[in-house]
Amino acid sequence: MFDLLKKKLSNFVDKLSRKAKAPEQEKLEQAKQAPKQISKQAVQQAQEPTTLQKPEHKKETISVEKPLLEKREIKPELKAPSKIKAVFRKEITLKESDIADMLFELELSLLEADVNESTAKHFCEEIKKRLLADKIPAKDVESFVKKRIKEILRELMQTEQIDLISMIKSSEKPFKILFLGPNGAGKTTTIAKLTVLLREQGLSSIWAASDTFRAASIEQLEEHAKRLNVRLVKHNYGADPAAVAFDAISAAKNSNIDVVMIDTAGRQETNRNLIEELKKIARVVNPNLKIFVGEAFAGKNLVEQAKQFDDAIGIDAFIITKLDTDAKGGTMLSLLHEIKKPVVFIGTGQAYKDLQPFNIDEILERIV
Ligand SMILES: Nc1nc2c(ncn2[C@@H]2O[C@H](COP(=O)(O)OP(=O)(O)O)[C@@H](O)[C@H]2O)c(=O)[nH]1
Ligand SMILES: [Mg+2]
Repeated sequence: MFDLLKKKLSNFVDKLSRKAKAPEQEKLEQAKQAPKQISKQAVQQAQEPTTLQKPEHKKETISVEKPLLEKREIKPELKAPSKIKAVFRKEITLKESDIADMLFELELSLLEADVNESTAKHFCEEIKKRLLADKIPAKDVESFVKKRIKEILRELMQTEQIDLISMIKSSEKPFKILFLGPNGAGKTTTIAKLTVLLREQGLSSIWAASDTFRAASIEQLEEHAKRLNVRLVKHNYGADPAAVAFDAISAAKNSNIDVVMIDTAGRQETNRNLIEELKKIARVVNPNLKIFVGEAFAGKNLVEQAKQFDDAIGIDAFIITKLDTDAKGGTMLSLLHEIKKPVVFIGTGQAYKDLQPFNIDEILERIV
């Protein structure tokens, strides 16, 4: 989860803090060297008058010279510690030329971690703008830069929040959820997971097997329904998915069921038939919520897929699945930067329990 993204950002922080500290370090080294050279000289020169002290008759003149010499040569030695202090500025300011290369590298790193181009550019622009305007505490460059990164990531991922459970509880029965998304993204599995989660909150569900296209999709849903003891409304393969959904809603009304979950087919997202089919379901059903289910490791493609679904049908919220298997981490960032919709849950495994609320703080802790 977020592994590569975390690694790339941490590399940036390391490089930047080394660079920020470098001039300070250099000056410190110089300052350390300086008093040593001066003191050798000072000792040498300071010794000269003492040898001249011996002749009694020169005493007077020498005694005048010696304090003068001592005063002049010892002065730099006394000054040295304050010189070191002076090079330790409390705050560091960066110039664009200090960080240009690093930012270029960062942008490439973000792309590698599945962040899409416009999000990566936006991130780098923001971090540049803020760091150049900042007075960075010299003692704490690393944690300061991390704080800035977190701040930007939070802004990127910030969307309106949905509390699904209270939304369902405060709506007229049945609450209708239409699940959309590419093939294999995890729609059917997520329906099963969400049913378990809602049941724990005292909410009952019925399912509409409106994926009448994909081989074995009805059986897959039936298998979950049996295991979880959930009612399932199905027609045959090739049947009109909108009619299946319509029947499930009638059944929910008759049996006082709280939630209707409508499973749909995911073909090639660009497939016109699918889009028309989904539009028809949406028209017939008028769902309370259209949830786009997308898998985290779909990378940059996910943004494009979600945009197409959003343009055609309209997405109200996201469920991002398979975060447990995503080694890169940039997908969610791009998705939320490009399409500002609430993430209601994240999928973190194949078991029924592996559906968690989207918590931005937890995610930021994992990334930075
Ligand atoms: N590791 C993992 N696998 C998941 C997750 N969600 C779904 N899957 C798996 O993804 C595969 C496809 O899921 P499915 O629900 O059939 O996708 P659909 O085509 O969108 O309905 C199945 O093997 C699921 O077990 C998840 O959060 N983590
Ligand atoms: Mg399915």
